Amino acid sequence: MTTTPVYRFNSVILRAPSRSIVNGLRALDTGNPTYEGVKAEHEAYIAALTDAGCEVTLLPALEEFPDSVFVEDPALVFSEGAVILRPGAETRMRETQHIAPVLREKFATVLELAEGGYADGGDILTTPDQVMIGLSARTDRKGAEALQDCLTQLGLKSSIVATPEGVLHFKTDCSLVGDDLVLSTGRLAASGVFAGLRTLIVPEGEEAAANALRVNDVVLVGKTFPRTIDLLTAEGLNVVAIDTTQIGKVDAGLSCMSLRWFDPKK
Ligand code: CIR
Repeated sequence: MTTTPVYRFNSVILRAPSRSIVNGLRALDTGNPTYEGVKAEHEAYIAALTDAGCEVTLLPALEEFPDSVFVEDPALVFSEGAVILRPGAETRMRETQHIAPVLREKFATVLELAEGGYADGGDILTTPDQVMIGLSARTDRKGAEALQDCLTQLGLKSSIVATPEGVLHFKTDCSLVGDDLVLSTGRLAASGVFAGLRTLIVPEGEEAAANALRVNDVVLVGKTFPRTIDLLTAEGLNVVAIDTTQIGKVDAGLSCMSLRWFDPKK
C-alpha cells in the first residue's frame, strides 16, 4: 500500500444537509434533530476540514434522500480510485446515482460493486496495512466480497471482519487516529479484530465518541465526550472538538459526513 499516512487528505466531498434530515434513519428515537441545528454543525465540520488542509467540494442538498448528507456510505475513495457502493438501507440505495457522476469527474478509475450484495462506507476502516470491511445489518457477505474484488483491482489488501451485534456500522465503534493507533469501543476491541495495532478504548458511557476522524494533524472528536478528548490529548494528539448533538440524533458521528482522499496531483 501507499507510504502516505492513510489519514493524510487534501480533498473532501460533502453534501449539504436537506431539510428532510429531520426524518433521517435512527436506531433509537430520541426526537428529531432540527434542520438549523444540523446545518450549523455541518458548517462547523466543513470549517474544521478546511482548516485541516482539505479542499472542499460541497454538493447540493437532496430533499428526496433524508440521509444523503452522510456521503461516506454510498461510496469509497482512495488516491488509487473510487468505488460506488450499494447502501444496505432501502431509503438510501439510490443515493449512489447522485454521487457517481461527481466521482467520475474527479477520479480516473471508478469501479462499481457487482450486482447482488450491499456495502455501506461506514463499515470500511482503512488502516496502513489493509482495508477492513465490517459485516453489519448494512453490509452483507456478498457485498463485502464484491468490494474485495474492487479493492484488489485498485491494488489494495482487504479483510472481512465482524461488527458487534446491534451496532450500526463497523466504524460506529472505531476510528484510526494514528499510524498504528485505533480509537475503539471496548466491545469491538475485545473481539480481537485489531491485532497488530494499538487500541485506545473510549471510556464507558462515551461509546459514541469512537467514531472520531483523523485528518492530517488533527483529530475531530464529538465535543460532548470530555474523557475521550482527554485520552486523545494525553496521547499527544491535537483534538478539535465538534458539536454533533443534533446530527447524533440520526446516528451520525464524524466520519460519515465526508468522503476523504489524498489527490497526488494537487
Ligand atoms: C443511517 O442510518 O444511514 C444514517 N441515519 C446515519 C449514517 C451514518 N453513517 C456513517 O456513520 N457512515
